[in-house]
Order: sequence, then C-alpha cells, then structure tokens
Amino acid sequence: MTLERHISEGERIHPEATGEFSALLHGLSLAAKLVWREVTKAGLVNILGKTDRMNVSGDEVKKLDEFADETIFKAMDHVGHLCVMASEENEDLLQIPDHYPQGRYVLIYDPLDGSSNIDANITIGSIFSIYRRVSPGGKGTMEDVLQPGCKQVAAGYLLFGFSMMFVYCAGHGVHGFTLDPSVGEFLLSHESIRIPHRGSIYSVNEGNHARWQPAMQRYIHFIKQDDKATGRPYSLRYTGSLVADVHRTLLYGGIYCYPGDTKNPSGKLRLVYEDNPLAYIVENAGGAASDGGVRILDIQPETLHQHSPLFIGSPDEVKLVEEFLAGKR
Ligand code: FBP
Repeated sequence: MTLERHISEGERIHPEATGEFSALLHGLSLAAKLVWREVTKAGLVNILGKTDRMNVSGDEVKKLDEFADETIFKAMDHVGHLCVMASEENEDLLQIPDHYPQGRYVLIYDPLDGSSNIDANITIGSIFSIYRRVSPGGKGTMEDVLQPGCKQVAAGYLLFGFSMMFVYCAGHGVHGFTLDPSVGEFLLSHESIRIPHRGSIYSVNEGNHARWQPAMQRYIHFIKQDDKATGRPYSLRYTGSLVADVHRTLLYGGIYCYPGDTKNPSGKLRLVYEDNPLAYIVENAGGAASDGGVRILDIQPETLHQHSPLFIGSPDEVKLVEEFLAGKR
C-alpha cells in the first residue's frame, strides 16, 4: 500500500471530494523526499551549520532549516489548492505568488524540527498542518492561519531517522509510511496507530528543573519513585527533537512535556506549527494533549509564532500531570 494509493482511497470516503486535498498531500510527500535527499548527504555537502539569520523566535536558522523551508514552499506554491502558507522560519505569512492560482486550503509547517540536532546526525523531522480557508477569497489572511487546532482537516510529520517516515492523519486514523529508497515510494508500515493508554516513559528537558513551578517538580519527583505496582520509576528518554520524542511516545506510550518556566512562562514550543499538528495526530491515535490545563486543540491562537506549554501522550499520563499542575495531587 503506497502513500499515494492510501490518500486516493481515503478520498473515496468523501463523495464530495474534488481531488484537491489528495494533490496537497501528494505535493507534501514529494517535498519530503527532496528534503530527505539533502538530509542523507548532509555530512558530505555544505549544508551543515548555520546561516547568519535568526528566526522570529530568536533561534539560529540552520542551512538545512532554510533549505527545507524553501523546498516545501516551492513544492507547494503552484499546486493551485492553497490560498496561503506559514512557517516557523518566516515572520509573516507566505503568500502564493500572483502567477499561480489560489485554492481553498491553508498549509502551516515547521520545516525542520530538532534543529539543534542536525549537525550531530540525530533524528530530526518536519511538521505540517492543513486547514480550510475561512476568508472569503483571493489572497489568504492571518485569520486563515490563526484557527484553533480542532479545525485542522489534516496534519502530519516527516521523520528523518535511519529510515524516513511520513506519518499523517486526515480524520480517518493515524497512519505511518516508510520510504523504500529502492522504489522511491512511501509504503504503509504502521496502519491505524493507537497510543497505549498509559506508559512508563517520560520525555522532558530536566535541565530546566530549577525553573519549573513546584507542582511540576513534584510530578517529576513522583514518577521517579520506586513503586512496581504503578510502573514507577518511569524511564527518561529525551532526544531534543520534538518529532522523534512524540513519535516514540505514540508507539510506546508515556508522555512528552515542555512546561512553562521562570525563563519561558509559555515554554519553548510554538502552538500553531508544533503543538497543534502533533496534538491532532496524538488525539486521533487515542491520546491527549494540553497546555497543562486546556486542551491544545481548543486554544484560540492570537499570533502566528506564539508559544504554548505542551503535555502530550498517553491519556492517563496527561491526566496525571494535569492533576499535579492543578494541585489535586
Ligand atoms: P525547532 O528545532 O523547530 O526550533 O524545535 C524546537 C525543539 O528543538 C524541539 O524539537 C525540541 O523538543 C526542543 O526544541 C528542545 O528544546 P530544549 O533544547 O530547550 O530542550
């Protein structure tokens, strides 16, 4: 089962479908392969290291960030189904060039997640989110991009590890495809992924411990206690690449946390192109995602690059940390 066939068969569920949506996902799978080609030879060609640019969040823009950003934009700007795009690496909206047709959909993406790991050859990824436009017509607007995550019509991520994966959900389950380089096709390898209800793996940058609120410190202390009956102590796994940590959590269960702290009260991650698409995926796999209290997908974004704390993973684990943060434990 190739990704292309899976997308087309998924479309047949919608008699009103026009093929636009499939074309969008096809475009993304091509962009994925183009980025993967560059990632796999990163150590051999001059694409490691930094540009002299900082993005709107104050992160150094890596050469591969820039390459991935431009590659996804160029793969998608002419498909004729988008009215606007937005990405982590661009302060403002990415408008569709005038000489290309405008469409009904909105694409938002984090071109390369886990940038700090690029030069160390550790798994990185890309994240995408698709909405229907809400503005009447013509060029897309900020209103089209600042929709709550529950309005997504699809989301997914690309995983650049020792193999490359394309994981997506378009409302009918979460499915993972692995690239078979010998045929250049994504083949279904993980059908209808369901996250375990609970899990004894936690993923957080404990280096920020001193800056956390006491309730968060108590939660981490609790899961590190020795109690076989409740699966404690949990094991710590943290790669520094959100996509990789969430992918593992999706398959093995557990929880990924990026809490707010005294330095970053809203945490480090961005609501619109990191939290929302991953929350959509994890919820559709039976998991949960919140900012510690509010469901991520219910948060109304105010700005494109706003930050939000993220607690995502097995439903029982997200519920547990929320109880601590609410002072109920
Ligand atoms: P970008 O690489 O897209 O900026 O993403 C942010 C990120 O790198 C996540 O992938 C990761 O989980 C987190 O930041 C790591 O942050 P920290 O170094 O503070 O633990």
